[in-house]
Amino acid sequence: MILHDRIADILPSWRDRVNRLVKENGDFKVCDVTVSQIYQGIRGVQIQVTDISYVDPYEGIRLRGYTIPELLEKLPRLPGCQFPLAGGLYFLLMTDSLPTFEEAMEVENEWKKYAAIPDHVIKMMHAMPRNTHPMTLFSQAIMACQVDSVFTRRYMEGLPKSDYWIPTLDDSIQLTAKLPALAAMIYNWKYRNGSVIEPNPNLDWSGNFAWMIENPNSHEYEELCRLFFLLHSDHEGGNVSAHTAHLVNSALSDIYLTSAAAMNGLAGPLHGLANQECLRWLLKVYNNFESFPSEEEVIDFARAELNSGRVIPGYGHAVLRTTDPRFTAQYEFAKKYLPDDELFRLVSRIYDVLPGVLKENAKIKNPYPNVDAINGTLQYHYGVREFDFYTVLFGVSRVLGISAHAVWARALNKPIERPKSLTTAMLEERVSGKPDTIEVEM
Ligand code: CMX
Repeated sequence: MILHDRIADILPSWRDRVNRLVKENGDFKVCDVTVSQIYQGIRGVQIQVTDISYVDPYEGIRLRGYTIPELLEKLPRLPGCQFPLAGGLYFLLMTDSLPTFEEAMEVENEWKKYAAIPDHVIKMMHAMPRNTHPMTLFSQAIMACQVDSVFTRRYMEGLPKSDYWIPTLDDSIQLTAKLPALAAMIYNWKYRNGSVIEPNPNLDWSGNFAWMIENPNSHEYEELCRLFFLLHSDHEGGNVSAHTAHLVNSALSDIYLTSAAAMNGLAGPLHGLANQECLRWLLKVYNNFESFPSEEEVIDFARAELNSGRVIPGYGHAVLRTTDPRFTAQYEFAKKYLPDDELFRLVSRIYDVLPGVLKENAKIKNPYPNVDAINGTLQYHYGVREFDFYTVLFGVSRVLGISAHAVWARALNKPIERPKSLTTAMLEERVSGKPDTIEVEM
């Protein structure tokens, strides 16, 4: 397929580039690590390389070098649609070049071949208790598809290491193809009549999710899906889901095992689950007032929340120091499609005043909104009101990015990850001046 050909074309020069960098500069120190960093989540320690995306604190995410506004402008779209095809984004993430419309459609058509959900996956979900969290079901569904892993089969057949990336890409295509259908299957079983709706061959990958949950606002909701699945696809390598994926994949676990592990990380409340908390908080503000709150009322409410030791969901970020461009893109969507929606008006009012309130507390490094400050509002407007499902939508999108990282990790023969741990006593000795006696083999 076209993706295999493109990667095969550029791979030799990438391998040369990386090999030369390591050979000529292997001893060059990139950064030091402090005791605080060790105890504070290895925050900011520069230990990974990925060329799929980069988050600049003041500009936000760039995917393969393109900002969100550039991607929305340059990636191909279907006639009559405002937002790009996910197939085009996937092409860009995998091959480092912008696709033509035909190339984006080639990916979309390849996905269509593998979109159907195997029967055993549906049966497995039906065997679960109905109150299982949708993220648990999503992770399980991905794991259940692992039985078809091409990588695992070809690895057992003795595939040479230099070719590992090829079945990794095959697996990525085949798993990605099923993600909207898996998500819709879970949604319909948890919250609707349980039907498993076949993908519509006339719709693209993103738009198909709207179709498979029978969303009545189909055209607008399809557009939102195109935007949402683009915005959440990747956020460089250090966040919990991407980092988990990288670690698990480094053990040569296939894309299914890798993606399920990443989804388990995404399901944590400090990571992907945060978007459901944001909408809950927004509704709390909304329901607190009898009529639409004034700026002063929002400010007083926010101050009271902060004074009682609560965080304000949707604001702040570990890396960003500006408004998240993924927030801005969805904000623009809302201004166009749902300007009079009361919750969106509240998002807007909060955005006008909350950064000022958060700036009053010097320890909050980023007083601006992140993507989660608006995600749920848009889903809610279009009738997807089951908060605990929102992280599944995030996950559908995130697999695009993490599998691109994995294909390239295999293409560049990245080895198994194995950092070194120390004991507290060792650190105490080290800070008191005892020499470091640990030998690290390179
Ligand atoms: N409301 C209240 N306090 C906040 C805050 C917020 N929105 N954002 C940061 N702070 C506080 C932190 O809790 C921390 O307090 P302590 O020192 O008492 O622990 C202090 O300000 C410093 O935090 P920081 O360095 O600015 O931010 P961190 O990197 O530690 O944390 C994040 C980042 C996102 C977890 C934090 O801003 C937060 O909890 N925000 C609200 C939850 C949220 O929106 N999560 C979604 C993140 C989206 C994503 O990861 O993509």
